[in-house]
Amino acid sequence: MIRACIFDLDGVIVDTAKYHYKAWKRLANELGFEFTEEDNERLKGVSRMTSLEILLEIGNKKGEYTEDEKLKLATKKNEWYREYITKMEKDEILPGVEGFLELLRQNGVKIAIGSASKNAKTILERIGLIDKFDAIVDGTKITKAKPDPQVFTKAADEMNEKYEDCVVFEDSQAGIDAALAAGMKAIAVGKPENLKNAHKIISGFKNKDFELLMFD
Ligand code: B16
Ligand code: MG
Repeated sequence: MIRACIFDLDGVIVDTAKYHYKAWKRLANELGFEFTEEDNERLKGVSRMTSLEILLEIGNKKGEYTEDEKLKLATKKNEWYREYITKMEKDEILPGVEGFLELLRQNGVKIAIGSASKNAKTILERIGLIDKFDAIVDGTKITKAKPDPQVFTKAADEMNEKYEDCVVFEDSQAGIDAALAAGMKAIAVGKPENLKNAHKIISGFKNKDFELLMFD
């Protein structure tokens, strides 16, 4: 029986991918190359430093920077990204999310955040959801990035729930793979062509009822 739900943040609770995209694009342009929205798909669910490696690969600039320089580039991107997220408002919560969280609460299902982002708490504070979760596991608490299951197993451990009793909601393939590796149920949020192997797939939380947590 499902006793807890673990939510990814970027792309599931809020659409911060557009802000990540603007900040990475600005960095790419400054380094002298283009970066498209399609390229940005490859960065979803991936850690900040791995995202930078992928970006440099796209610009054919892999191997041109020292570790120290790469850290400076990632920091610069993060400062631009934070300019956007520190202005976020409650109305940026994706449709249906708040109602669904409330439904889970009413039915005694625990809820957690399992995000790769080191900015997760800033975002949750801005959108007024910081006090709604039984556990928040973000990029500051983990040592292994998705598709490693650590972010989700830690969230389940903090809630004292068994992995097989948890469902993960994810918009990235790395995140779905991480949920499956943890022995949890995975519900993909997004388009079927981008997301494989999940137990279920939804386009969003609008009008979703408790039935969603029933698996054969
Ligand atoms: P930050 P999630 C992930 O968040 C994003 O999907 C990914 O694009 C980003 O690079 C990563 O967080 C790290 O974010 O630079 O803020 O630490 O989808 O796991 O909630
Ligand atoms: Mg995500």
